[in-house]
Amino acid sequence: MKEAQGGGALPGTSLQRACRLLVVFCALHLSATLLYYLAGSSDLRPPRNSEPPPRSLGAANRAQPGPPPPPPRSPRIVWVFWNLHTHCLSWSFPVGALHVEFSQPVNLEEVEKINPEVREGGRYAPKDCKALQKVAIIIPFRNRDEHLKYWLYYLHPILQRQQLDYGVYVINQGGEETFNRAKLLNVGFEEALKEYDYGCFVFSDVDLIPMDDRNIYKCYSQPRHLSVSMDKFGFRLPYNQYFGGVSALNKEQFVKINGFPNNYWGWGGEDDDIYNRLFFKGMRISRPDAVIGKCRMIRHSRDHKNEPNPQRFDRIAHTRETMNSDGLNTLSYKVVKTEKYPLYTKITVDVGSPNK
Ligand code: UDH
Ligand code: NGS
Repeated sequence: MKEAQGGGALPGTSLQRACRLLVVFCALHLSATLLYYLAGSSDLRPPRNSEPPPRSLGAANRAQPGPPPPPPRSPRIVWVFWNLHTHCLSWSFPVGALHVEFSQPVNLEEVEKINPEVREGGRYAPKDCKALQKVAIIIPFRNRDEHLKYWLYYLHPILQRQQLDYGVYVINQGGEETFNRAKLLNVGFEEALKEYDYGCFVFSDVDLIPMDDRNIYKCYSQPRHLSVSMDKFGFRLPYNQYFGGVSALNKEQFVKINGFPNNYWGWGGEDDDIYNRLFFKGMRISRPDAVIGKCRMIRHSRDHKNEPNPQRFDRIAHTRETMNSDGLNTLSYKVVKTEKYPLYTKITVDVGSPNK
């Protein structure tokens, strides 16, 4: 023993020093990872003040108050440490870039088999840890069954890896009237909340598939735009205020803007109106970078009864005046049918028709 500490002491001491160094390095590494995680997951970066004003609105926007200050860091750090042992850690899952293509048809029974933990109605929650968020995925829908199969095939495995407590709601517009995407999304918000205590709502077109599973389908401290780098736009935003495709708002953000507009019938403009609403309520858009935000759109032709809406330019020019009197507080619809399928819940609704 004595010898080991004397003549033979040197190698032993260096080993101990090396071990100590290693422990310190690991501790530093863990702290850095944690800080990185906090910054990424809660989007603590302050929203960019340089965010452009809404489209079709000029000088009026410049007088808007600045964005709300970012939430304080330290309580959140304490909270995360406190919950670390029970809560799911979203850094543990990613595969990263994913191969997405639409050449082979999808068989839904096969998709069910490879997702045995998805419960009826398209519900899932991780078994071994507490999901950080309860997320309702809302899909506006009519006659796009082939697209829906691809969506279910690709998204269920991703959403499970992201360890979300989620449910998939396909809001199907019944009847033959002109399509109304934003109103269907409002219906999805109301109907999902009747079923479960969701805190986050991801609104996704049925034909958009993420190409990177680090693009987490959850909510952030500012409204999130997820489909920022679409193949059809050459993997970039078509314009800075673009908020179409896939977006995520928590309950508070959604209620603050009185939900989405109900009176955009036909194609176009409703997503710009939503952007305007967020802007006028002092919120700014959070986005993943152009690599993580890559996604593919399933190519298709224009749908019957979803022709470009000629009123859209006029409507988006008046969001500020109309947003408080058109939205969640004026939403009316009738549920025609609710169907629980193994991979999703389909709610068929009568949303009425323009000017009624
Ligand atoms: N949607 C339906 N059924 C419809 C119309 C729309 O399910 O009949 C839903 C679906 O989720 C779709 C979303 O509404 O992804 C948005 O509608 P869209 O796909 O028509 O809008 P997008 O801007 O395409 O993606 C417009 C048609 C462009 C045709 C270009 C032909 N080259
Ligand atoms: C804008 C539309 C948006 C639409 C976006 C992308 O011009 O609703 O193009 O369209 N706004 C107006 O028409 C006012 S896309 O290329 O995906 O068909 O989302």
